[in-house]
Amino acid sequence: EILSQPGEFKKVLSYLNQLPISSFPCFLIDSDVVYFVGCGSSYYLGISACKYFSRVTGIETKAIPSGELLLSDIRVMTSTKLKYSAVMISRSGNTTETVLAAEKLNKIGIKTFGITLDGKSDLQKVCSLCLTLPLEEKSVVMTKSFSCMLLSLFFISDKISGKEPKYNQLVNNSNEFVKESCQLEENQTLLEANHYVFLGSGIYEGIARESALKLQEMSLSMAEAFSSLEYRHGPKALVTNDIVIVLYSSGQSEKEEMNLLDEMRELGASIICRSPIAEDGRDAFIQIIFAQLLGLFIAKRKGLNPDQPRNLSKTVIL
Ligand code: F1P
Repeated sequence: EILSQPGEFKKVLSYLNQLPISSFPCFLIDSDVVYFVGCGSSYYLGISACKYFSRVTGIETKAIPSGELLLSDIRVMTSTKLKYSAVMISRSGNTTETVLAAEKLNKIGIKTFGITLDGKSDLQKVCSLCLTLPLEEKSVVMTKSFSCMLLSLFFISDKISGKEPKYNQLVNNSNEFVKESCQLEENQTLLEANHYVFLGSGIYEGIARESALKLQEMSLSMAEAFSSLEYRHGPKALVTNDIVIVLYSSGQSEKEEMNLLDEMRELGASIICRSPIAEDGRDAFIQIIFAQLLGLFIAKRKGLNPDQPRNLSKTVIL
């Protein structure tokens, strides 16, 4: 499923290209604040998607876990005069907190746009508008569903803000990216570290968080993620020469990022710096493949089944 992504991107793009404008959530553009809501990987893709949405529309966004919306933000939303809308993200469309959050938003008159892989799911029933991607995923662990939903949310952000979505070239180049990332399998130091840290900011913060989750789920590794420059403020106390730090470079403040990496290298860390392959973070849906493969290769080395992690199920029903 990881290796099938370049082909799946093409299918998703041609599906999105033939949809009528009524399938797109134009109502998001009329909001003061747009929430991006999901659990686990779906929340992390919300972090990346909301940053891109803000960048192209200029509208304020907030990404939160569905449980956080239920336990906290829903109170703020009922007590202010701001006009809200929400993007509800769920591969299964049946995750309890996400469905409950969509129901609660409905009740207080906030419009919701759902994105899922299951057209018969509860999310499809409760959202004001819902998009079902023509995609199936067998693994418990989200890989191609993550990248394809992220690509779709980038496309939708462009479309509803009147910008021409341009992803064909990136998608055509994604094969090369996958091939290059497969070389990770030969890197013994990288695959046998005790501790992995992923750093990213803006759109790439979501990618860093999802990367750490991939390693935790697939390979039961000790993995963490931080907003890049935050790493200096405490977590660096844990740096030893048995740590691998992966930075998804923003391509913006390279000086600060490079200083950070130099400092960590001096403390003994092995450093990997991933540079953007497109402007404005539009390559984020491809960059995640690096960590999916890393998780897969570590899992193989440890003799683990990366598709069926310990204690995990495909849908979390509370
Ligand atoms: C989200 C999720 C996954 C996680 C696990 C349980 O589900 O938390 O991110 O890897 O499989 O479910 P969904 O709401 O996107 O279906």
